[in-house]
Amino acid sequence: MNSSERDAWPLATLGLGGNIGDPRAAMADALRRLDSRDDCRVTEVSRLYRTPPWGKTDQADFYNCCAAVETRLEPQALLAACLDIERDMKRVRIERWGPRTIDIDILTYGSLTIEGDHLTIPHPRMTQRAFVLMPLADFAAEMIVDGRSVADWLGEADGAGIAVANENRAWWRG
Ligand code: A4P
Ligand code: MG
Repeated sequence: MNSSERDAWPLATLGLGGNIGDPRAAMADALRRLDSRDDCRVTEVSRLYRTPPWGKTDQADFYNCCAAVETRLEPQALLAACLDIERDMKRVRIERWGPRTIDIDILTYGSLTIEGDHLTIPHPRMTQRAFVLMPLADFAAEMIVDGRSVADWLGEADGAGIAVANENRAWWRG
């Protein structure tokens, strides 16, 4: 493959989160696994955030981050790769260290809109969730999602209680 073909890979954004076990280590592991694939390159990772639980509120705080991935996987194949990583990490960790969960959502894929049974892009709840928008704005504040910029959506979202847990955007390497 020559360099111009590599440069043409579409850019997807991902949202990662977890609140059981060591979510920071789980998210770092997931990002390194994606980056190690021939067909994916992690090009941006947000700061690491600690976020109050959204939705079901009687549970532990979450850790969340977002990432940008250049990939030659089609959207369905990228989802399958993310779900494989989730399953693999849960399986390994349940055997060795007890329960630990990680959730990986595809937020955007280029400027594609997809409404399928198993994949909806842009992620349907992302424009309401400060725990997604705040990390995403670290590297994609001007990206347009559902007609408005990430920064615009973030301005309307309730970010109360969200804190930066690690300022260093290289927190996942290592
Ligand atoms: N699926 C469809 N579209 C997508 C997409 N764009 N990306 C399908 C990923 N998956 C997508 O996923 C179930 C199925 O959704 C997948 O197998 C795939 O076929 P899921 O993650 O179990 O559930 P969900 O429907 O994607 O829900 P979502 O929006 O991820 O929310 P959850 O998992 O219900 O909420 N609070 C804080 N502060 N931080 C968090 O990270 N997370 C949750 C989890 C709740 N509260 C939180 C956080
Ligand atoms: Mg999900």
